Amino acid sequence: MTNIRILEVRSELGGRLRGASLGIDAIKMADITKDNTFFYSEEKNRQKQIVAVKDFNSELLKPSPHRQAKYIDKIYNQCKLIAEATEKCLRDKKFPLIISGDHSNAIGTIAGIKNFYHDARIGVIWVDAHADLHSPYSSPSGNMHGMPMGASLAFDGIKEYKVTKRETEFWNKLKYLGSREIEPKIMPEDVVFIGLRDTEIEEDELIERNNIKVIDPIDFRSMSIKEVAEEAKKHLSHCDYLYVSFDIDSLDKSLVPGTGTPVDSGLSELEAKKLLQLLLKDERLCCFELTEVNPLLDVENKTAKMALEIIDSLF
Ligand SMILES: [Mn+2]
Repeated sequence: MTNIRILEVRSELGGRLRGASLGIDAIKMADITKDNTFFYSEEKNRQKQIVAVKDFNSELLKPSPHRQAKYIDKIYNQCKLIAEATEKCLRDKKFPLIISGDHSNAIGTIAGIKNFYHDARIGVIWVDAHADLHSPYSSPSGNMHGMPMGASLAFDGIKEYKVTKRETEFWNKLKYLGSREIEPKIMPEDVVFIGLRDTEIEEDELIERNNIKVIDPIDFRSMSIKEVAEEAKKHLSHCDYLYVSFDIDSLDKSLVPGTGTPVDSGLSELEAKKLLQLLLKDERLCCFELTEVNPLLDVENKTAKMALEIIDSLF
């Protein structure tokens, strides 16, 4: 795949720990240190294809007044910009390869895809240790990187916490960002979770109640990678387009210390590469996102190097 445009999305407003905005630059440094062929390869003509999306990380200097959805007003503005950049990329007939700070940015990505293919069915393959199905009503922490799937599916979840009027207002705006009507961007049957292994009870209930497809590490070990990819694609056979959202924490904790919420029993490097290669072969694939690399938590840039290895094997 050469006709790609790399969208750099540095926002880390949704994370718990600081540093994910530096992920993209750490990956670039890993590339420079290695052979400098991924981002600036002449032959691949990529130097003209990198677009940085404006971010609002300076807002982090002030605490957010929104306890149940931290920085939700800024994240809404951020997601609008990401949606515009993603949509423009598709309009320009370029494949969007998004490298983002924290996973809340994916609300914007999905909104952008939906803006462009508004009448189509968008399938989402969420490769992640986490389900990210929280909402301001259910989140114990209020960190929005745990909410992008909740927002995209327009799930409010279990109403456990008291949410302010402003938080509700912005949450509703995010839920319907990219939709023409008051309707979810994606439907539960259009989602496959791969690598899921650290979920909360509220999320498990949503998965069960909505019958969402999950391929967890236990399934993973009893199937071949090829079967995992095939099962995911088969489950989404009714979808017109596919978006793969790859959280680096889907990999095993030992391989990726530089991420906000590492979890053990994750994918190996080889499993991740093979799986993504097979998923990316699907001609319906319209966008790929890599997220949650945090060099401030890393050991000698190990996680960024891993992320580079993976995207380099794909594009
Ligand atoms: Mn995630």
